[in-house]
Amino acid sequence: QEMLQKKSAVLVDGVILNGPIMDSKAGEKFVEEACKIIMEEIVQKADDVTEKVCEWQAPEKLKQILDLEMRDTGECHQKILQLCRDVIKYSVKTNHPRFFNQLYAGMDYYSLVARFITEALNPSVYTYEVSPVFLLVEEAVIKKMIEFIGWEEGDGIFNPGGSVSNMYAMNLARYKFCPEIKEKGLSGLPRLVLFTSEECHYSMKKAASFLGIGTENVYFIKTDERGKMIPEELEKQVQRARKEGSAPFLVCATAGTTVLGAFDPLDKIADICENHGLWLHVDASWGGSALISRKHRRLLHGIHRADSVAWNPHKMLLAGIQCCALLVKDNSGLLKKCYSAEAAYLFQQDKFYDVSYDTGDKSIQCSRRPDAFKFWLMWKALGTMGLEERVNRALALARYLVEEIKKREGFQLLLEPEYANVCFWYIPPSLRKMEDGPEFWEKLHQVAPIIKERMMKKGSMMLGYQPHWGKVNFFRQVVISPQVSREDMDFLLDEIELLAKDL
Ligand code: ABU
Repeated sequence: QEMLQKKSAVLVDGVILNGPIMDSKAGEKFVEEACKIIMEEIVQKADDVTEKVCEWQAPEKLKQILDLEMRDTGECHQKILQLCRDVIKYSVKTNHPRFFNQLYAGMDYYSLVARFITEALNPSVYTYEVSPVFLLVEEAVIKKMIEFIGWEEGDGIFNPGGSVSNMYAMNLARYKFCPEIKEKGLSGLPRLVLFTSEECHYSMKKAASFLGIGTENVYFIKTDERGKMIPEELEKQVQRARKEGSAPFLVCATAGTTVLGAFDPLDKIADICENHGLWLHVDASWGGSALISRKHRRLLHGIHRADSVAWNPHKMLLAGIQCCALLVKDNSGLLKKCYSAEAAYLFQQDKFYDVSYDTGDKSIQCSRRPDAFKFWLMWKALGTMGLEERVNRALALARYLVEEIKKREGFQLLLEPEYANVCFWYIPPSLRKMEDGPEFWEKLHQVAPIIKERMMKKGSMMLGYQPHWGKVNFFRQVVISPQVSREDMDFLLDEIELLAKDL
C-alpha cells in the first residue's frame, strides 16, 4: 500500500516493480548464520575422530526426520537453519579421518574456499566475458597438468567426472578416425572396435553404449594376477578384430584401476597402438595424481606416449568433487573441431577482445562449472611439493597398513598393492580352522557385508567391499586424506576385529 501511494510506483499485471523483492539484510544474516553452522559442524569437526563418520538411518525413517515436503508457503529462517543442521547431521562425513570408502576423502581447506567463492559468484565457464578469471585459471592448470604428463604441448577441458572424460576421449578418437561422423552420423561407418582391460572403469561400457558403438564392440583384454592388461593379449585381440573385418580405432589403458589400483604397462601398450595406428587413451582418473610424485611417477611410465589422458585431481589430491580433466596431445584444435556448434549468442566472432579465450565450445556442455579453480587455489597454497607430499604420505600409510595386515591373525591380503587400494579379507575366528573349499569361501563371502553393516550402524568408520572376478567379498581400503594418521590404520584393524568377534 505504502509503495502504491508513492507517485513513482510502477504496477504491471498487478505486480509492483519498484525496488528489489528480496530482503537483502535478512538474506545476508541467513548466509552468515549458515556459514557459522558449516564452520562448527563440518570444518571444525573434520579431523575429530570422536565424531561419527555417519549417522545411519533407514530411508523411510530419514524421510520422516528430514520433512522433505515442499509447501506453498516458505518457512522461517530458524526452521531452514535447523534443516541445514539436519542435512549435515545425517550426511556421511567424507572428510572424517576414518572414511575409507571411496576413491576420494578428506578436506582440503583451499579447495573448499575456492568452492565457496565459485558458489557465491555463480559463473559459467564458456566465454571470457562472463568468466575471465576462471578461463585463464583453467588454461594455466591444463598447461601444468600437460607438463606433468610429459607432452610439449596439448589441449584439455575440465568435465563433470572421469566417466565423462573417458566418453570425450572415445568420441574424440572416433572423430579422428572418421571426421565425417560429425555431420553424417553413424550410418556410413564400419564396425568400430575398441580395446580396454577387464579391470577398466565401467564408464568404458557406458560410453560405448551412449556413443552408439555398442558394448559388444568393446573387446576386454585379459589381465594378469595383479590386474594389469597383458599386452600380448591386446595384440591378439587387435589382430582378431582385423580378421573379423572390423575397424579397431582405440585402446584405453588404465592407470590406477578402481578396485585393485593396478597400472597397465603403458609403454608396451603404446608400442602396439603405434604399430596398428590406434589412438591411446589412458584413464588415469585415479592414478594420474602419482605423476606429481617423483617417487611414484614411474607407475605411469610411458604416459607421455598417450593421445589423451583422463586425470581427476578430486581423488588423491583432494581438489573437491568434481575436478576432472581430459587432456589431449594435440595442437590442431581437435577438441574444438570435434565438439563445437558455434552458437552465435555466445561465441560471437566480432567481440572486442581475443575470442580465442572463449573456450566453451570445446566442451559438450553449455553451462560449465569452474572446476579448475579449486585445484589451482590449492596448488598455489601448497605448491607442487605440498601436493607431492600428500601423494607420498598416502602411499606410505597404505604400505604401513599392508605390513600390519601381514602381522595380524585373521587378516589376509588379496595382493601386494601398487597404489593406495589395500584389498584384504578378514577371516573371523569361527572360519579360521575350516578347510579351504567352497563352503569356506561361501561363508567368507558373507563376512564383509555383516562387518560393513555393523560399522555403519555404529558410525565408527566406512570401508568398501566387493566381490571381484570370482573372488568372494573382500574389503578395499583406500588411503587418501592428509587428516588420516598411522593411528587410524591401527584403529581400522582393531575395529574390524571388534565388530566381527562373534562371527
Ligand atoms: N570412479 C570410481 C569411483 C568409485 C569408487 O570410489 O570406488
